[in-house]
Amino acid sequence: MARRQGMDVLERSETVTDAEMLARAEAVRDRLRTRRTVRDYAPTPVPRAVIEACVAAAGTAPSGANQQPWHFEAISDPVLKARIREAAEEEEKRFYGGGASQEWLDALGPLGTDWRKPHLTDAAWLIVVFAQRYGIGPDGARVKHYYVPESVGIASGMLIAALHEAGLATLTHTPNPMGFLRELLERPENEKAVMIVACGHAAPEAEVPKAAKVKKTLGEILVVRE
Ligand code: IYR
Repeated sequence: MARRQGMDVLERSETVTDAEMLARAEAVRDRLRTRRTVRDYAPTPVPRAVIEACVAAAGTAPSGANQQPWHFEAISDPVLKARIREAAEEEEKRFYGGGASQEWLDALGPLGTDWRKPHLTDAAWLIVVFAQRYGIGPDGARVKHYYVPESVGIASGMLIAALHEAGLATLTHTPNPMGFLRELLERPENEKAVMIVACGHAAPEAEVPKAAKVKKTLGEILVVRE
């Protein structure tokens, strides 16, 4: 059969029975259910190769026109982590000290967060996720990127899932505003930091908010029409 130009035949390594499929889907669900957002970290180092494999997993994400509009910075350098923490806490002091609406602060109440961000220095690694709002062509011209927030969101979700699967605790941190990250890490103008994923070993007595364990039931999030 003639192949369309530029196309490969899908490589399929296995066929899966319905029963096996269900067992696997339930196993993934059960593993992901054990993920908690962790704010207390042990100083135990994590090998760089683990972080590289997890970022490589994130880099397989689907993206608009396969433009892969993301960039990751993985930081274990204690000096740089301290600078990020300092800048983030400055933003957070503003946020918690009057910048955020009362409605927003009330929504955060059950999580027990405040301006202090010890995880930014205590976690073994900080992975800063950047979105490339547009690309730069070989001639320096702007290349339009499509579905950037969606693409970067998918890649970030895959990153968190991979880190969790590797056995690491994670925390997504979104300082507001995040302009300081682009400056500190000397990233180009077309990139915008969207989140910091802190990851490492959880501290032995790490505390997690009871309220964050409650997830909507399947009945609340899914309507099946068959
Ligand atoms: N960036 C702040 C506030 C914050 C906002 C949301 I939405 C959260 O789910 C959690 C925190 C902070 O990191 O404390």
